[in-house]
Amino acid sequence: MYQLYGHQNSGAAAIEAALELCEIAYRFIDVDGAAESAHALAKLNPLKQIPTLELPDGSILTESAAILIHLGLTFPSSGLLPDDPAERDQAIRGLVYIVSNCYAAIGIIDYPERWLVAADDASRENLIAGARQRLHWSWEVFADQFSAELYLDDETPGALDVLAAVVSRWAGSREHLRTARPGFYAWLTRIDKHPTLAPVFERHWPA
Ligand SMILES: N[C@@H](CCC(=O)N[C@@H](CS)C(=O)NCC(=O)O)C(=O)O
Repeated sequence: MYQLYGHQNSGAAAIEAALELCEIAYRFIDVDGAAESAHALAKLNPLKQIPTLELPDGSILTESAAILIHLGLTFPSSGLLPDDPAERDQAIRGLVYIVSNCYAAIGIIDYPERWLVAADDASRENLIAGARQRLHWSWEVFADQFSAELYLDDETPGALDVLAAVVSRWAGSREHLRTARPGFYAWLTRIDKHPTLAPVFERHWPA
């Protein structure tokens, strides 16, 4: 069985949502719970980051984009990745865009001291402010470049929708997009309400 290491209000929500779209059984291991879960995660992923996914054969996958691509390729009927090769290329490009530009900026905002030699308050605040600005701009670029790759009325959401809906929740990105890219903001809100995804998001971000 797939075992997903995660916690509330985290990127694990994207993988949980994808596993639901694949309609496969999985176990969610909350690393904020018992200390042994956190120890188990540290053994599997030296970065101690989530999402970390243990596959049924015991192998380990980290990195959200890699996990989503794995699920999309392993369960093609889930629709996580488009069947059409050219569309699939663009979806993979979008996934890599989100993790390398947006998710990475969140890591700087959450842990600025990792990126500073001397982490005094002024340099920490300066770095957080710069990373937030870059993050919000990166979402504007994403909205302009990738909106055509997001799901349409008669389709189920794909991996790109799911990752965008999760990673845009942090560091004021949704609030920024509400005015900077209202069409894309409305799209994200629609992804949130999809009947398979909404219960997952409700568990991570209770109303
Ligand atoms: N590159 C990773 C980033 C994962 C990540 O930063 N996860 C956060 C939670 S949303 C985390 O585990 N942070 C704890 C840490 O970095 O120590 C991915 O795309 O999955």
